[in-house]
Amino acid sequence: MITFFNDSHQAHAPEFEFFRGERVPCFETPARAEYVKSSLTSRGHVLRSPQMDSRTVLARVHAPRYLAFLEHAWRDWVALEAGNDQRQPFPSVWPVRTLRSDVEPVNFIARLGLYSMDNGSPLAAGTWTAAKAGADAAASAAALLAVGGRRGEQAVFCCSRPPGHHAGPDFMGGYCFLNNAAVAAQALRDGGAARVAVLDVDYHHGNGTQSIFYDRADVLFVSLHGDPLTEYPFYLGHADETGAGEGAGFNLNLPLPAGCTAARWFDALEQACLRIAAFKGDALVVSLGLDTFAEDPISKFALQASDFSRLGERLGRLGLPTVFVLEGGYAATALGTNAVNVIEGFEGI
Ligand code: OKP
Ligand code: ZN
Repeated sequence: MITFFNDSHQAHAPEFEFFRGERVPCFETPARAEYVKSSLTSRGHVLRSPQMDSRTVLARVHAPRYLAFLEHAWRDWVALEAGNDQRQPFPSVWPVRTLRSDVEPVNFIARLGLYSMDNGSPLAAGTWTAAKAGADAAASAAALLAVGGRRGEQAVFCCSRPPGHHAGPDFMGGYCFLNNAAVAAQALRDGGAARVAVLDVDYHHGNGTQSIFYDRADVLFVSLHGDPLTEYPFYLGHADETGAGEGAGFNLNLPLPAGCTAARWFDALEQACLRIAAFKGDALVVSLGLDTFAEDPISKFALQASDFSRLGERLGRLGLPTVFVLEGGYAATALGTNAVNVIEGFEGI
């Protein structure tokens, strides 16, 4: 399968995140993508650099003021005080209910809070560069697919980081800055696909993707994930979120209890696939989180390496032109094998 990979992912390498009140090494590391790259290469898959500029499509899924903030966030942080280039900024205040989010403050940390859903999205010098390359990959992948009467690929994989599915219209969250899955879906729409399905199989609910498309009937969002009553992102991902306005009926959440068996997970996958088949879309975008792996250090599902082959096979049977975008997965040394298993399962190898 053609894979988009860009070395500039390495420019996003923050040192710390917060966990139980302490600074701990980041779980979302450059090594993750490098493990996937080496497994893909050793299995003979072709790696390409993204060639398209995603700026136009980015402006269709994210708010201009958020994009402007993110692009210049590190520069603004460093300009604030000598030594900041050696420090990581974290938000400490957020505009929750009753507070105003329409006025952008001048204070940097206040702006960072305005554009964040948590303190779990560490910024680094190259965050924009890396995230933008991921969005470019998503747009480039969409352009290669056989949709809208065009000849092209049946599937393309974007081996990108940081992930994207928690990033909403105007905020970062959960290691995510630009929503690559949303970029792929919107680019497919703009490229001639009348209807696009997004399937999110990451352990964590893709709140950002859901929100971006919640009131739209042209993009179906389906997600299986840890129940937000106990699992991140906590405040979205319940079964009663079914879409709004024209989008009513075009959002399907399948929350599962933390600790559930792989068998239960595959039952939910079957439900997801039946909904996607009934939607009769022209293309599929898969938010491919691999943190459903039994050994994942921050998640609580029980998939084994061979289960990722089964996942790929089931997705292949949908028969849709498909863009895969890498999301989570923190058992880094197993990430390559698990990603390749999905891809080769899909291709029937
Ligand atoms: C991103 B993706 C653990 C904190 C957990 C939130 C998890 C973000 C997951 N120290 N932070 O969906 O894999
Ligand atoms: Zn995740």
